Amino acid sequence: STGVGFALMIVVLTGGTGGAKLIEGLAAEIDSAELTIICNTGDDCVLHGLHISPDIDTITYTLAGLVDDAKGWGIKDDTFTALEQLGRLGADTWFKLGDRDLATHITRTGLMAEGLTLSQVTDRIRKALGITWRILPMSDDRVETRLRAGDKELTFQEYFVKERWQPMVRKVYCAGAVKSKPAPGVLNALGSASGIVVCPSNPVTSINPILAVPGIRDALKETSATVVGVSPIIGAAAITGPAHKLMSASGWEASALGVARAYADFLDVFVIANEDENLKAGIEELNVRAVTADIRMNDLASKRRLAREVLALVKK
Ligand code: FO1
Repeated sequence: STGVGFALMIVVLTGGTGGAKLIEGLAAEIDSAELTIICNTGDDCVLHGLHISPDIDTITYTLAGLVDDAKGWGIKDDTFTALEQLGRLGADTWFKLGDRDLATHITRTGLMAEGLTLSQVTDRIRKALGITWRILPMSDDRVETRLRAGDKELTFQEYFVKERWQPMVRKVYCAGAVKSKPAPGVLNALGSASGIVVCPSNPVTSINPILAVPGIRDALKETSATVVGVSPIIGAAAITGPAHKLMSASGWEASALGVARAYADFLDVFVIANEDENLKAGIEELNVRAVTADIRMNDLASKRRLAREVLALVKK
């Protein structure tokens, strides 16, 4: 507990690996009843007939202490026997699904076939794994990030994993977003939050799909909570992954300033890398307070330190 005598509710918007690091830090700093996580589902895919929600699983495995820290996704010490056999049977094996990880996707797919929503399934799985933090998908409706590269149209996982983010992307969009609704609890959490954190996740393929669900962006603009973002970019490149490439493809400047511009309509404070001190003035011209910090999170100590800095900003 915070010990400050009033209920603190921090709501976090996140994608997978980058966000999971900050969430691990936040989870170590505050009570689980004080943290609600809203997760991107634009990366979800169906493979081998299974519904896979990579970002929800990365957050779930991280909070359960199960995540493969070296990769930032999947379950540590997992084995790949089922995938090997799937390959022998002629299936595609470019998406590395471990044996234990497969149990999650089999459970999710089975429960959804019985009629449960993605929210209900997510809640069941996190409880079964002993997680007390609330994890909400952004939507129970199918919203799919799609990328146009040359004359090809790719899903996010085809671009990111199969093609190793090499194709020149011309356009990124969120199929199904217009008709989607926020998952139960999402708008309520944003409306009643005391602080909101936008994780250092890919702004184009992790945060933008969440913002594209009708009602979520407005809730962020209207909330009385302080909204604090953390930059996923240092200099002109993402800390990990293709965020800078996809920002350029979307017509945004590939820098922390470009991220700040994309979030300026709802952001109160933006935490950027010490190295990007020179962008401070430009960000503050957008009416967003800029704060510099060491935003690289390589171990639990640095995750917790950044989480404490973010919490201090959010509570103001
Ligand atoms: N990322 C990879 O780079 N290669 C993989 O084979 C891979 C498999 C995979 C399986 C389950 C899962 O939950 C995530 C997986 N990821 C893999 C990570 C995932 O593609 C990305 O981390 C997120 O979608 C980006 O946020």
